[in-house]
Amino acid sequence: MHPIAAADPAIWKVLQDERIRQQDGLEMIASENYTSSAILAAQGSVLTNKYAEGYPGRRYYGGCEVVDEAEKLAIDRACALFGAENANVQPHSGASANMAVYFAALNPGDTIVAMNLAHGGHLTHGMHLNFSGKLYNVKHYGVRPDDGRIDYDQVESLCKEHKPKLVVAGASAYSRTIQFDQFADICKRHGALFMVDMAHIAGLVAGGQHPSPVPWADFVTSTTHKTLRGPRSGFIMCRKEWIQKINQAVFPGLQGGPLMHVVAAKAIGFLEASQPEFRAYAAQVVANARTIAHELLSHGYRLISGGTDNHLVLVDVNASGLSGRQAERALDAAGITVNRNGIPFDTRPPLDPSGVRIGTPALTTRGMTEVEMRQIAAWMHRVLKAPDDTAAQAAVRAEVRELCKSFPAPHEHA
Ligand code: DSN
Repeated sequence: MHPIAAADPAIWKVLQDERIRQQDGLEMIASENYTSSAILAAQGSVLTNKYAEGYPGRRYYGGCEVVDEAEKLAIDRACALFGAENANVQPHSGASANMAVYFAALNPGDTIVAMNLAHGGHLTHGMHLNFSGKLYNVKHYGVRPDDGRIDYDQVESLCKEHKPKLVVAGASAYSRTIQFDQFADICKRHGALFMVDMAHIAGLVAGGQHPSPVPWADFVTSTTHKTLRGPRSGFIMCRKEWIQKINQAVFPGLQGGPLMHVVAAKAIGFLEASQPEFRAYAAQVVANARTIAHELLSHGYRLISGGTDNHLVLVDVNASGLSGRQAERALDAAGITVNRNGIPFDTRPPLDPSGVRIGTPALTTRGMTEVEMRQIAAWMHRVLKAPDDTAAQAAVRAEVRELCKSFPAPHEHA
């Protein structure tokens, strides 16, 4: 009997139900993925027992000589993978990685120029209810109304007018290549530091499918669990002159003991992402997203920016007569999991916005390619054109379950 089943049958049932849900359905939330069994195992390892406040060789606890090796491996592998000068692999999440950069580089009240959440940015890029919006003076840029692409002229004019200390690039719901060189030029002209939050695209950067921000930015933050396919966590890379301030900002600035089991899992994730197979994976993620975009366009849907260069597609379902919530629910009933999402210049409320965000990282990990994407887009259309047709949802649900049997999730191989 599994030790969890013996210790806590209620939680064991949750784990089994979720395992089955992840196997039986099409996971298309753009920020989710399936980790390898090695990464899952590292997170359930004895390293969870160890306190290690501080950094390798400079800890505040005895007995850290073994976990030091894990952290050194994670740092070295992150730097090698992305060509960075230095890295801190202790942030528990992308949000705390971003917070650490702000704490290292800014004082409360300083000005930041960052992408508007409503145009595809992130909470921690200055949303008014988030710490970033409360502590700092944030001026937001967005996308152009005509083509849905980042308005670099607006970034420049905001910098000219507000003289920010920091410019932030990076997004949660933006389907086009981000021009880090253009951002860096603007920062240079206006004397601003430059931070890129590459959480969504980190795996595409590692796999050569998106230009790297590392040569251009003073700070690069990321999660490790999206396209990068590591454990649920964060990390920071920076130029060498900043590493001391970044390290101090993470510990003791905003965290206590690092999660050494997760640091070890991050090391495995960086190793996996440096393999040739990962480059092929990243290329397939993009090819799959392009196929979904092409098929949805051919079924008459409106896509923000008209398509995609990366792992996600943002669909304006309101233009097809649905709300985002209605579309999310109908697709969920059919076994296709996406999230409702605001679209730029949305006229609907955030809890029931006009869009859905669709991503391909998780299905690509399961081995699906263009053939399956065409089938999935056809299923999406069948469900969305009649969102109250529960018989159609049930029929698609059965077909989805059949397809999923041929593409086992990584944890089903273990
Ligand atoms: N904004 C979340 C997402 O992209 O799903 C992650 O923080």
